[in-house]
Amino acid sequence: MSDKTAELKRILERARRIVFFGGAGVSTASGIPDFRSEDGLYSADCGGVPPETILSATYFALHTAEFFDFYRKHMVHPGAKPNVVHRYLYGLEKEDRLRGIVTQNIDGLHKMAGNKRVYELHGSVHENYCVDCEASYPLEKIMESEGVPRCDSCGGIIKPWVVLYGEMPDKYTGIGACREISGADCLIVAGTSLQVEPAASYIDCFSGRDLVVINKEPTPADERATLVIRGDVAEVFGELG
Ligand code: CNA
Repeated sequence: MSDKTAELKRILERARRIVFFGGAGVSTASGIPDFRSEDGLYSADCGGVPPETILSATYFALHTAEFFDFYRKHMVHPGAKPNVVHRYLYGLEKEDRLRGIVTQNIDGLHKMAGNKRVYELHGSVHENYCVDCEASYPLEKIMESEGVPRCDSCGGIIKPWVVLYGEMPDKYTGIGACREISGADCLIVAGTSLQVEPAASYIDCFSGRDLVVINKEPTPADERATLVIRGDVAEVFGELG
């Protein structure tokens, strides 16, 4: 075990109220690309239209069929399974030492791993609603439809419960996440570039003892962290066992 992982282990052993704040880097070990790494989605060929544009509320409204083509191809990974990070966090919650997971991910893998206290700031691909009558649909409905998915009852467009650029995250989820972070004695920030607001600012609610950052690249939170591990979060949690 590396010195830094050993230090993380000591921090986790003394912590009683751990909160985990994660991003796309948590799920790369499950085969889901992130946005901003070299081989991330932002470097994918999207026909000349930037992914940020395609994943926006206005693009969804004006080019709905093209949105769904991109969404099915790049944003949904139905075969993905929880990895060592998700599984470790489930163990911490079972021991009642993890207060909550605040995630920017939309893949639903923390819930699939068994965690209950999960704040999905940007929603989940597993929840889909008719924009007209609010009937709910599973992911399969989106994946099995051709073109724009339509509601069986009223014919309205089915929209994934995923926060698009230009949309505000659900305020109750945000408030819950900030409350958990403010009550934590240890906050682990991992696999996130901390570039997306307002999510990134939620970590400012933390005033506990240990702020740990685990990321492959530098982040804006590094300078105030107790411990910075510049590396692969799946390798670190794998070492923790
Ligand atoms: P991002 O901006 O792509 O940043 C990811 C960060 O994680 C980068 O700094 C990487 O260096 C780092 N990273 C990548 N792999 C690892 C790893 N194995 N170990 C440690 N660090 C790693 O993604 P953010 O989450 O910060 O940005 C928020 C966006 C990304 C949210 O709106 C998400 O919905 C969106 N997103 C989610 C998923 C998903 O649900 N799995 C996938 C892709 C994008």
